[in-house]
Amino acid sequence: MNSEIRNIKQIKDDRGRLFAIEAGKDTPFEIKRVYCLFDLNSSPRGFHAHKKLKQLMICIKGSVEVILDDGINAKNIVRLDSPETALFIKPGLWREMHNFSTDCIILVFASEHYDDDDYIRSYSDFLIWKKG
Ligand code: T46
Repeated sequence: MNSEIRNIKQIKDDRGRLFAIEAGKDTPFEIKRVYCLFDLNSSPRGFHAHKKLKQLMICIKGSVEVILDDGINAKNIVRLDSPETALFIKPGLWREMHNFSTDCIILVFASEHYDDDDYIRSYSDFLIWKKG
C-alpha cells in the first residue's frame, strides 16, 4: 500500500504543546502547498485519486476515518485522531474521508500546487489508469 503512518514529535511544556513539520525531514517531499479542512459535517469527502501528488495528512483535532484503496488488492481504513500521527499518502491511491467528528480539523502538506488535472475523480477511470 502506498501510504504509511509517521510519528510527529510533540514538544510539551507547562504552556501546552507544539509540533513542527519541516520539508524534506518530516515530509519525504518539498512542501509546495498547505491546506486545512475544518468546520466539517457528516458529508464524506475525497472520492478521488492523484496521479502525482504526495501528501502528509495530520488530524490536529478530533477524528476522521480515511479509506485508501490501491485499486489492485489493498484497501485500508486508517483512523486519524491525534496530532502525534501523520498519514503519508503517495500518488495512485483512491481516498475517501468519512466519519468526521464535529470538532475535526485536518492539516495537509502537499508536494504540488493545486492542479485540477492531477485528480482522477471517477473510480472506473482510476482502475483503468492503474492498469495503464
Ligand atoms: C485530497 C483530500 C484529502 C483549491 O482551490 N485549492 C486546494 O488546495 C484544494 C485542496 C482545494 N481547492 C478547491 C477545489 C474544490 O473546488 O476546493 C474545493 C474543494 O476541494 P475538494 O472537493 O477536492 O476537497 P476534498 O476534501 O474532497 O479533497 C481534498 C483535496 O482536494 C485532495 O487533494 O487528497 O482533500
